[in-house]
Amino acid sequence: MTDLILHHYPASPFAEKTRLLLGFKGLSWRSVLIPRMLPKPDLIPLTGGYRKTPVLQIGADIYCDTALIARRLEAQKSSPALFPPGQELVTASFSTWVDSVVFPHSVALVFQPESIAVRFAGMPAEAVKAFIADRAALFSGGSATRLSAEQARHQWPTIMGRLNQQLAHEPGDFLFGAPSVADFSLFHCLWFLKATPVTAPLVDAYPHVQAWYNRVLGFGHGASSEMSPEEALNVARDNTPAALPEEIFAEPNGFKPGDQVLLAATDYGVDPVAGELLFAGREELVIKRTDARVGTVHVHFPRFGFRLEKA
Ligand SMILES: N[C@@H](CCC(=O)N[C@@H](CS)C(=O)NCC(=O)O)C(=O)O
Repeated sequence: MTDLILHHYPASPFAEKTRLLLGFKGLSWRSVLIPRMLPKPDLIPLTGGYRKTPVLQIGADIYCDTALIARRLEAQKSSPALFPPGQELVTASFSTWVDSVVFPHSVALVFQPESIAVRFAGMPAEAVKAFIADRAALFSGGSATRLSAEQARHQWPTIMGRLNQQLAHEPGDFLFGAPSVADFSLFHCLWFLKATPVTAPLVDAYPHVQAWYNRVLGFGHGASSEMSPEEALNVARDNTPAALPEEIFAEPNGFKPGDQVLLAATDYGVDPVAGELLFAGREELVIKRTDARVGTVHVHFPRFGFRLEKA
């Protein structure tokens, strides 16, 4: 069973990035809907505590964080490339910049009171309160500090002005010539803003960005079919994890295969995942863990932006 199973929810920007990556690659996938806040009782048995959205499952292998999911999809189908040859550094680094700089601007703008009022209109006050408390917990304990709406509004014209300027040059179809992971990383931050009439003008005011936005949107989501959370857990239980990457185990801080470790994101959503370290490469870390509902799974994380410590 080698289905690509995406655990996600419709309104998640990082999930939208991944749905478009799947569309760009022309891949078929299974869709498992997860709650947009804790508790996530059918996701945590797979990840061991990682709670962010989305998560990609392939049999008994679980991929956390879209930076690594993009690389896994590239391994699944190399063409069209997400990391075009000769642009590996610039496209990946641009994506890191987007995640740490542009996305926090989008969050601050979407969660400003005027936008929240529209976005959450019709939702019971208690549910809004619970969601806001969940996101406050998500952002506690990590290196990410939440940008104020005022500062985000203040800096937004610089970000968008530069993008519009770059995309104005011919051919200007995509950020770095051919489409790449950079386009998808940026896209979802703007998609988030466009979902609410209060924030949509922050994108619509920039014509070259708008034209590029429609091109990226045009890749679509590929072919998907629903899968129940229970079925996804059974897929993990009924499969054995794939062979580890062939790259040599290389861990600069002296961790060895077999060490019991804790792995956690450093920015936000820093809930640690405990397991046995199996593999440490330049881009990827893999730990083994077992859970009563899924048996043994391998959980894969990016190296960059994650912290490894002894359990
Ligand atoms: N670095 C992560 C960021 C993922 C992220 O922040 N996802 C948001 C949703 S777009 C999230 O997890 N929100 C809390 C949740 O879904 O529980 C990635 O690239 O996957």
